[in-house]
Amino acid sequence: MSELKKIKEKFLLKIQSKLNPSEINQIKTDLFGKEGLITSQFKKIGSIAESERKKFASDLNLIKDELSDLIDLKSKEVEIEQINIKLRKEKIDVTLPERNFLRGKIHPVSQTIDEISAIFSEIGFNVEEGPDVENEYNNFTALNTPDNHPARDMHDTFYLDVNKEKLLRTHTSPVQIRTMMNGKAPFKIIAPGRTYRSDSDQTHSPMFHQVEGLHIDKNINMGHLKGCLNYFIKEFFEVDKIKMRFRPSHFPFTEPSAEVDIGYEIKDGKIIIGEGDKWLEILGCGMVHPNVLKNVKVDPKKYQGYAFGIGIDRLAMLKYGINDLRSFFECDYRWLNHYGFDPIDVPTNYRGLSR
Ligand code: 2U9
Repeated sequence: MSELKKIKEKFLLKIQSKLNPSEINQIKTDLFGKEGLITSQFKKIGSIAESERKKFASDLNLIKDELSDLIDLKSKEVEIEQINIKLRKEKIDVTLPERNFLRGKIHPVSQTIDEISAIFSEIGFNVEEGPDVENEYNNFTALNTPDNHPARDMHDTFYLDVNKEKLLRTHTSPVQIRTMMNGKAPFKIIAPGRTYRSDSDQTHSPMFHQVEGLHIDKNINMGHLKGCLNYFIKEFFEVDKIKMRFRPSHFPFTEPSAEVDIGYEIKDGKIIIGEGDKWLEILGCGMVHPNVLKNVKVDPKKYQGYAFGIGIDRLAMLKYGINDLRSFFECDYRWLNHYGFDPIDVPTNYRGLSR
């Protein structure tokens, strides 16, 4: 058998065997490389007898084309096989259930603070913050609280030093004091945040959350207060109308002072806010006492306005049907998983003015 035939037979078998891409490249080099077998046969053409040369060259080209076509075909087959192996390896069964992993939740207090902040921001209130550790002046004296007022007692307030100068703020009013001392009227702010009182039972926790509001300008009166609170309560509880009453009360920092009750009824064991003949106290408010304005260098003859204070935890319990305040702070994941809010969802279920 001629040398050409031997090459063809040998490599036909090789090409039909199981090959990987590098083995195919090696075959290409063995046949068509600089020292390749086919390349060497082409170099021999010049030395073949004239009478044989034409047939030899024609046979050589036929074998070259046949082998090179087979190699290309083999390369394509191997390439497709490699892709199919990759696809089989990387195949994902999308019908499998998702892996169970613990997803974080927004705490009901954080959710409620977001909702309240969104509602008041929509009607022009700025959100202000301040330190949890306050001094006695900002927390009591500036707020017209008499020296012998029971709120100043140790059984109510967490003092941080024997001289009773530093304390954990008992409300967020000091934030309003700081804002007014550092700014110029008018003021329209809310101050949400943690507050601390020495108290603990099913409806009181040593640490709880409050939001206070303050609107001071040239002609602000009780009508503005009632309108603002009426709007807030309807937005927060997502009701179109609300039964609301103002009960006279007393706070050192407001005059006149009032506590606000809203109407509710119990239907199928659930609290329905807005209608009904039962009353529920939800906040305190009043016109800011002129002494407080004087303490922060705001002229009470030029400026006046209202303030209110709301217990956030209490509002969250009411809106989301949670009946023990202490469970808010026990860090029990099962509780948070049940009462918490999905962070991926709408950031707050507040419908906003665009509804
Ligand atoms: C300044 C002047 C006046 C804030 C007010 C209340 C009435 C009030 C309680 C409600 C529930 C606290 O969380 S709670 O226990 N608050 O009843 N708070 S008026 O008045 C201010 C605040 C700041 C400079």
